[in-house]
Amino acid sequence: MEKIAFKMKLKPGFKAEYIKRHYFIWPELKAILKKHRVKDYTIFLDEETDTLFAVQLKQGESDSQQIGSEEVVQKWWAYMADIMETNEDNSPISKPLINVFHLD
Ligand code: RM4
Repeated sequence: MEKIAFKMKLKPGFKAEYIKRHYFIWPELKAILKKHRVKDYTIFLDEETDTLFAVQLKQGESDSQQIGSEEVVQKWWAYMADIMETNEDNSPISKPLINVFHLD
């Protein structure tokens, strides 16, 4: 099991919309994340920079940003593309963060 973190970028002015869409996250997307054993997944927002900071436990082979071959993930990314900075395939631009401290 590995705890990983990455950042993404929200387009300015979409905080409420981003929260709303995640409040109503599709059950099928949750199921796919569960299938890939992504657990304890939290996303924080830095309101000063619109940077999204995500942390999760990776218990399987892939983290949440590595399962873009799943159709439901592609659909979710397309659905979110209007409010996030994305790559050409609609995946959110995700930059890995390195762990520099941990307290158990
Ligand atoms: C984020 C991002 C991630 C997805 C989560 C649920 O906005 O799109 O890829 O795993 O939502």
